[in-house]
Amino acid sequence: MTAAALPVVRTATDVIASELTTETLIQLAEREIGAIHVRGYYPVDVAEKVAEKAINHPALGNYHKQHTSSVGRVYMPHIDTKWDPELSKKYHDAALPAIADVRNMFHPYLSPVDRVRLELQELWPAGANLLRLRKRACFVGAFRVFQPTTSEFYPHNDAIDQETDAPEIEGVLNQLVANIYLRVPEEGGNLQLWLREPTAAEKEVILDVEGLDPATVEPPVHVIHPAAGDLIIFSPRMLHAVTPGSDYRVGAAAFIASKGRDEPLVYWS
Ligand SMILES: O=C(O)CCC(=O)C(=O)O
Ligand SMILES: [Fe+2]
Repeated sequence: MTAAALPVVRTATDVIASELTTETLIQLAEREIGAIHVRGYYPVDVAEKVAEKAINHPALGNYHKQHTSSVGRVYMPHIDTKWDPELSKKYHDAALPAIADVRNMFHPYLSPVDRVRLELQELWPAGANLLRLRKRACFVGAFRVFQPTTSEFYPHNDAIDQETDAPEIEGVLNQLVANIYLRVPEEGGNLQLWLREPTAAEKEVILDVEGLDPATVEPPVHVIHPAAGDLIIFSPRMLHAVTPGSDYRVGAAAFIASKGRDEPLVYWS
């Protein structure tokens, strides 16, 4: 068999690291491990107070695709720019004020996304920066608000190259996502990880409605019930989902792109 005929293997091992270090970050970016799960990353008392603010935030809106519209988010995420120059302008114009407001919601404490940003900068061999697209700053630090019983994310993947062709994303090798959980229901609200990329046919469905019918997918490799205060980083280019929960589930999220260890990581929401 020639090399070209070999299937492209894009799965990760099922190891979950428990610490955020240079080594675990590189292993995750290179798909040698499946996730990083740091328990107790952020104080739960601060997390709980800010979760309440997110649930009641005036900028709380919904994702726009069929299978994600049950999930709320605070401030506009990049996926909602929909390749539309006017929506892109709206997104970038709002980015820095939105970052400032989210930071202010945690005041006088460091926000968990700011802590992740600093640690990526310190730990990644080439540092880390806020993503700019066509030289315009991106937002980072979106809250995701899953409503009791009605909100879920069907199996899907996330890839920035499906959302923009800005020159800054050229050379992106992998995408990670950091979620810090502020409030988690006792039952459900599980993160499911398949550790494989969707097939070409699955990708088409995901692009259309932003999720696969769970009945059409094999059982996930990992089912993680996060605790409030936990940090989980994984590769959202691989299939993942969030199950419905008995109560509110609130997380703060940042996407992270890697162009290899010689280039800075970049992050956005
Ligand atoms: O809330 C989570 O656990 C993960 C949600 C998700 O789909 C993502 O971060 O890309
Ligand atoms: Fe996702």
